[in-house]
Amino acid sequence: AERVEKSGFQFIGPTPESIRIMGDKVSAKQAMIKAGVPCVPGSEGELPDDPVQVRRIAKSVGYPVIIKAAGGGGGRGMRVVHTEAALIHAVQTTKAEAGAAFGNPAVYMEKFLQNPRHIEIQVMADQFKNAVYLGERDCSMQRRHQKIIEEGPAPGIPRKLIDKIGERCAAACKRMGYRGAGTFEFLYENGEFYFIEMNTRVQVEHPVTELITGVDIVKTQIMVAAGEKLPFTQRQITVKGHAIECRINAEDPFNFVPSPGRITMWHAPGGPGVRVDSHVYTNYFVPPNYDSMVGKIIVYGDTRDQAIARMRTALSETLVEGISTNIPLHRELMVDAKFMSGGTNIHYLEEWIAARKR
Ligand code: MV4
Repeated sequence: AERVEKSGFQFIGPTPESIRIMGDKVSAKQAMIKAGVPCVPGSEGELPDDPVQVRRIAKSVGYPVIIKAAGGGGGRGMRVVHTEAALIHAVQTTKAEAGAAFGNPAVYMEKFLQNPRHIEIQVMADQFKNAVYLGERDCSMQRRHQKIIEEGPAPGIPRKLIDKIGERCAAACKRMGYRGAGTFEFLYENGEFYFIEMNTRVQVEHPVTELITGVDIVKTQIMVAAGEKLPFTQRQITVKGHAIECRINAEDPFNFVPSPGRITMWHAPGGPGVRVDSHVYTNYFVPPNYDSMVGKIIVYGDTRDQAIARMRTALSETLVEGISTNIPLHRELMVDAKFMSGGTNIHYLEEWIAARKR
C-alpha cells in the first residue's frame, strides 16, 4: 500500500485534495497551527528570499535551526544549521536541491530538536466529518530514516497527554474534511509534542495499532473509501496491552548491504500473541530492485515485558535460509538494557550500531 500511494497512483485512500495539502509540508503545518496541533517553532510559512529577513527569523527561533524542503519528507531535503555564518549558504543549497528533487524550491525553517523521540498518532476519518484517533506508536528505533522496530503504547508518555494531542489530531481531520487512515508524525522532547508531518496512507507499522485497539485498519480504510460511516466512535476506542513490530529485511545484519536471492527455507513463528505479515514462502526469490523488507513479526502482550518476551521467542523460532536477514540484529536489541527500559530517542539505534562489537 505504501509503495502504491507513493507512486502517485490513487487506489483506496484519502481524497486527492487532502493528499495535496499534506504533501506540501508548509501548507500541512499551517493547517495544523490553525487546528491547534502543536508544531515546532519556526518560520510559519515559506522562507523569504531576502537574507536579512532569513537571518532575523533564525535569530528569533534560536540556533540550531533546520531548513526543510516544503516538498520533502521522510528525511529528504533537510539541512541543520548551527551558526549564522552558515545560514544563507545552507538555505540556498537546500532550495536548489529541493527544486531539482521535488520540483518545488520552497523551504521553511524550524528550531532543530537535538534528542527527540518519533511518536505518531494513528487517525481514521469518514466523509461525514467523523474522525477518531487510535492511540500512538513509538517509531524512534530507526536507521537512516528507515524504521526497524515500532511499538505502542509509547513507553513512559502519560495517557492524558496522548489523549490531548489525539483529540487535536481528530479535530484537525474534521476541519479539513479528511477521509481514510492517516498518521500525524510528532517529535517528542522534554514532555512536549511537536507536529512535523502527516502521512496520508496506511503505513507499514499499522499492525501495532490493530493489536492494541482491536481495530482492523485496512478493512476500515476500505469501508470509508467506499463511502460508509466509521463503524466506531472515539468512546469505543481503548488502548489495551502492548504491541511490538520488528521489520525483517533481506540484508546483512552487520553492514546492512542488501541480500537478495532465493529463500531456500522459510519458517514463520506462531503461538499466542504472534502475528506475521509476509508474502514470503520457501523458494521465494527476493528481487534485487525493491526495498529489502520481506516481512514483519508483530507481537502482543498484556505488558511491554510480556511482548518483549514473546518477540524473543518468535525471533528464535523464525528460520530463513538462502539469504541474510536482520533477525540477529533484532535478537540483540530485544536483550539490550536501554531498549528494555524503553524511551530511547531517534539517535539511539545508530549510536548503538556504531558502538556494537562483532
Ligand atoms: C526534525 C528533527 C529535529 N528537529 N525537525 C527527519 C525525517 C523527517 N520526517 C523529519 N525529520 C526530522 N525533523 C526538527 N525541527 C529531526 C528529524 C530526524 C528524525 C525524525 C524522526 C525520525 C528519525 C529522524 C532521524 C534524523 C532526523
